[in-house]
Amino acid sequence: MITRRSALALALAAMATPAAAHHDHRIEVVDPWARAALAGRTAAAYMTLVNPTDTPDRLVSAASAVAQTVELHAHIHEGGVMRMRPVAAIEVHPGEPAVLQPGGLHVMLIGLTRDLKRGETIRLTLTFEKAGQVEVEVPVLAAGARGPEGHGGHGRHTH
Ligand SMILES: [Cu+2]
Repeated sequence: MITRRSALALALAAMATPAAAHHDHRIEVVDPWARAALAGRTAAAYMTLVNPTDTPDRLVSAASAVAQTVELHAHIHEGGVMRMRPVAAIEVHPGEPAVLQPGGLHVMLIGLTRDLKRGETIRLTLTFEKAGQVEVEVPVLAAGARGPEGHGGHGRHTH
């Protein structure tokens, strides 16, 4: 009985260990943000994904309690029109940050289960092929925001 209980404790301890246990694979999420939107509508989340390891990784899915469906999207030009299209994954190569921004790659939140209000923070779970699950706290900016405050609009410092 004691042995079985210790084994369970060990298993629980292992589960509590963050993604760092995955052979040092990890992804850093820089400047995440989303735009305010109403329940039932769609919203997008943007961020920069940095791979500090020497092994390529890819974002394969995302989930959030604030949306019925979460998809990875890209914008493509099609006959002079910008369209959104789901993509299977977003590659994150070492030394080449993946920039998710308006008009480009983004995490699409479809069917919001509640209003996303300016000033609040929503939680997003990103799943990477190698780094595993990464929890991200995403600040909600104004409906017309172009990027995180204090930055040049695309995650770059203006100074
Ligand atoms: Cu989209």
